[in-house]
Amino acid sequence: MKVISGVLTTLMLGVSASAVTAKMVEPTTPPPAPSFSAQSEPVFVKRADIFDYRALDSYTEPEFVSAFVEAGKLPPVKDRLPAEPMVYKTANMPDGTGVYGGTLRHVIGGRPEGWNFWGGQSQGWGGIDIGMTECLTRTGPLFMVESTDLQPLPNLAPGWEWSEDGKTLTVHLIEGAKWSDGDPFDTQDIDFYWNDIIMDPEVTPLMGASQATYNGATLDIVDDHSFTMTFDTPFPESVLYNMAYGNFCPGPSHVLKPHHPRHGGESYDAFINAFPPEKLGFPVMGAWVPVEYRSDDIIVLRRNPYYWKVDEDGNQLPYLNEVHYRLSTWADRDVQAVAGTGDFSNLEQAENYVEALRRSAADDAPARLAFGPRTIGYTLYPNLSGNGWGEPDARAQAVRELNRNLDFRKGISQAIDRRRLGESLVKGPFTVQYPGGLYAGTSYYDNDSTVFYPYSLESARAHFEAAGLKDTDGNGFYNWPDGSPAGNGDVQITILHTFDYQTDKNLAEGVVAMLEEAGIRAALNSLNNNDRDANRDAGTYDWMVFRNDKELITVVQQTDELAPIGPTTARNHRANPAGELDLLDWEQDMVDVVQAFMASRDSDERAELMKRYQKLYTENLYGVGLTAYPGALIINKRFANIPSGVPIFMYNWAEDNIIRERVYVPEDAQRDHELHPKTLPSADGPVTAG
Ligand code: BQZ
Repeated sequence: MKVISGVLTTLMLGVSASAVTAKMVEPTTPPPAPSFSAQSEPVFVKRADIFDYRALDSYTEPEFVSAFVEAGKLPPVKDRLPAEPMVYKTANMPDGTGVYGGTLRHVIGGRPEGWNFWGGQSQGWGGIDIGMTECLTRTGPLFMVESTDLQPLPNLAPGWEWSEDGKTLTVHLIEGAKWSDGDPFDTQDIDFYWNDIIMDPEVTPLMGASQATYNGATLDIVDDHSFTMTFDTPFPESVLYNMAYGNFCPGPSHVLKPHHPRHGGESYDAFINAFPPEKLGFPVMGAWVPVEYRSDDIIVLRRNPYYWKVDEDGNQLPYLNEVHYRLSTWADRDVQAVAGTGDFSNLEQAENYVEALRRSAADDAPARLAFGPRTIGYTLYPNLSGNGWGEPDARAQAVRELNRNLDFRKGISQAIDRRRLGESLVKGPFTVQYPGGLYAGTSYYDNDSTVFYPYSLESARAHFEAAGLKDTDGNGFYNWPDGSPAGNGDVQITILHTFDYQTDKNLAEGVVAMLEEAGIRAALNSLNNNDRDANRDAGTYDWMVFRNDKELITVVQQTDELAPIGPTTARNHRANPAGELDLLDWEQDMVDVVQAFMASRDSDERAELMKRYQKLYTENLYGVGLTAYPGALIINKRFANIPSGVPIFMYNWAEDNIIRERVYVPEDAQRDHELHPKTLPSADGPVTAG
């Protein structure tokens, strides 16, 4: 069913197009944001100032770990480390070389589905997966890197080089590093990640990486510690950003592979679910290993004895012996961090700002609170598929046809009073009216390229009528046009959101109220995070309130998610079961711009391409921006080596940005928070040396 073009329908309904358009309020550029400066700035350095890779004369470990070596349960620390471990430089450590001991107590609102990140399972977020699954490159700490030196940080890959023609990238792995169970880390892990995860259409890793994430590359193993990626276009350097957290974080092939159907596993479902949270000691390359899981209560991790990073004195990292993830709610994370019963929070739910600020202002407050830049933002996304993604019924299909009509999207946008919506979360200089697209204040943002549709109920209604809608029964709500497969009742859209965050819920409820004022009925589909993500990725929604991810902040990370460049790269427009992607013209233009950006090495050209992207996105309302505001890092005062000016969300979340493996608790500030002191991880949980 095609909705006849707005103007034609209007004429048929006896209302002259000019009368309707007369009520329309034209778009502008965004209103100026209330000034809000981050409370502290990073100390900008070059990447090489943070760490390098080299052999040191000797290495040390916590005394309790030496007991395992003396008992013959572990090789000497020198043999547990790579020939050239990553060495964090003391000069870049805010509080210098640390001491062993201490526990970092996270509180999270997610719940672990299992350890199989590569099978698409969530570990509950809040820093668990960031701490367990290390990746070839790293971007979280880039917030402190000078803009003239901005390139991904090496990580599991200390180095790489491009061929003369720029179409082949040779990547070198750290040599001699081991998984937390002692198994060697090498290109067997790369081969499994690439061929049995990325290139297997039956498997999707947690952050959705696909061959499109790596510019359509092909991959060949060269030897135990190097491989090549070959591309169609020269020097797609942005692919190195997409080899950081979330993407190209290889899994332990020695335990995963036997469960994979291509290697004797019984089924994909069995592969995905082969490592439930109860399965302790799951091998990681990260600093801490799961040793205890109590459902709806806590996950406890202990230091990885094979961790491949040290400080300049040769102390094997991490300094912290134990990390907790209390399984609670995201709101409780804020409460516990300011109260001192938890140690860390990304203050990102604006409703909690006033109380958190009040509690943290007290002289005896247990935690520091520091606001960063405005990088937390929410958008109302339309499902733009018209050809069956998510297998819509007649009503849902009719909504998607409306969604693909720009007048309808303009009506939705102008029905939203963004100022009132932001103030419903928190009053004060925090929230801004966010048009959607790239965030103001970020590297690629250009205000003149940003189109803003201001609040106007009259204009919203005019656009709904231009989209062919009319309130035929006079009840104040628009009806489907005669003959619509959805019947001739009131148009009703559903809005998907997660109830795991009060902010998501509040914004979704605010949107429903405002749409109803404009004559559009809306109903909420409120789910937990994992179910929200599942419906999002399956396309089983009409509209979705979604907290945006990092690609709209840095652009260079997850760039492939800026537009539907592949069948499964976008959040609100994916291919139908036949693999067909029915892009609208301006969407195709966005795709072309993003692909040109990913292929370009010229910074001026990249800046111009992002101006075009921003214009296409905001003029056509690829997403309807709602609000954006700054987040704040709350961290207990006993922790040392917390860099200044840490944004809670930029290239990555603060759990990555603070470089937890370097964080320590001075001896006189250590508390007896360890639940499994003097133990190391094993498949049977925490074990002592004796
Ligand atoms: C931070 C983050 C660390 C995911 C998740 C969660 C998922 C999304 C996003 C955030 C949580 C916290 O965010 O809210 O402050 O600790 O974990 O990963 O929102 O639903 O899918 O992208 O990172």
